[in-house]
Amino acid sequence: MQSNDLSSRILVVDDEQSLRIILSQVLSDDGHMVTVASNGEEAIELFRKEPFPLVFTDIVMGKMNGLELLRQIKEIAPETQVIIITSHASLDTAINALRSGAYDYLIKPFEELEMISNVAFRAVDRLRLSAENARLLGQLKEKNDQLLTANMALKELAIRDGLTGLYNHRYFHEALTVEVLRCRRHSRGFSLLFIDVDRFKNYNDCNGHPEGDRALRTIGELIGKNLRASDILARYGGEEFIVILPESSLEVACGLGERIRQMIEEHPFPGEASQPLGKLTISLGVATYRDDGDDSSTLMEIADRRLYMAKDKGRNSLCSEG
Ligand code: GH3
Ligand code: MG
Ligand code: MG
Repeated sequence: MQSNDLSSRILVVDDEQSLRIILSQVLSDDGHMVTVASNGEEAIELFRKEPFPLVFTDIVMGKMNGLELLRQIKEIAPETQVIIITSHASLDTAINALRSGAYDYLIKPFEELEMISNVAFRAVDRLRLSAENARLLGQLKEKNDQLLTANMALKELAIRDGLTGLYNHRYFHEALTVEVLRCRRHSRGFSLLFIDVDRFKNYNDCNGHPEGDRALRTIGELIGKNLRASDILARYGGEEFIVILPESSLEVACGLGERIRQMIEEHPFPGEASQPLGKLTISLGVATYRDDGDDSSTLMEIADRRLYMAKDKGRNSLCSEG
């Protein structure tokens, strides 16, 4: 039964020298590293310095009895296994000790020394199993955390546009539905900005697709710089962006749209001189809940129609009526 991973550091506590000698002899022969103490006070001092995984303690001792020692040990190191040594006369106390968290008890005088060996090995095996359990639980928790993080990343990926990192078309439609419901329920308002890059096919043709991609990312960032945390900016598709502006009137939305239009007009994009207007620009259509409609599709149609009206006006402009 003896094996290396079933050996342990053991503290033996007894006020009778003969018992200390028997216990330490048997346990040392089994490969354990045994330390002895002749009373509870000495034992707790040793224990505080470096807790033992396994303790054998007599119950009836000088000032501090075995039950009190058990209590203090469990306070310092709850995982420590304590084996109580008792006489037939104080079996009740031994049962109390089991209730207070002792692992097992031995009755003295010992009939067979093998009982000492066996109880020690069982206790060490139990310690090994709980350590293994804790390790597996830790692993499980780590894997669970990794899964949660991966799931969150996946959820985020599902609502983001790969090129610009802005919300995607699908997320925008969900957000618009929620915003319409919120406004209906609480009689609030919001505006939409529908934005399209002017003559972007030409920009690609003259500067190459990768430069076009960079321009789209920059435009996304420039629009975002003008928004509040509660505004929702999405890439609607291709070179089109859309913004939900909660609590914003037509006037406010027009002011903001105009600021964004100017900012992009003034931003120096590489190779923009080849554009028909000599610079890279955007056009915008604005629609407002409830002035222009009280459902998503009507508002989208109106914003889209106004965007095309802005294009018709010569591009690099904003349209909020008609
Ligand atoms: P308009 O002023 O009328 O909007 O002209 P336009 O050229 O911008 O419009 P059109 O719809 O003819 O072309 C849109 C262009 O946007 C064509 C397409 O190659 C480009 N585009 C769409 N998505 C991307 C993209 O992800 N990256 C790049 N580089 N270009 C894109
Ligand atoms: Mg377009
Ligand atoms: Mg365009």
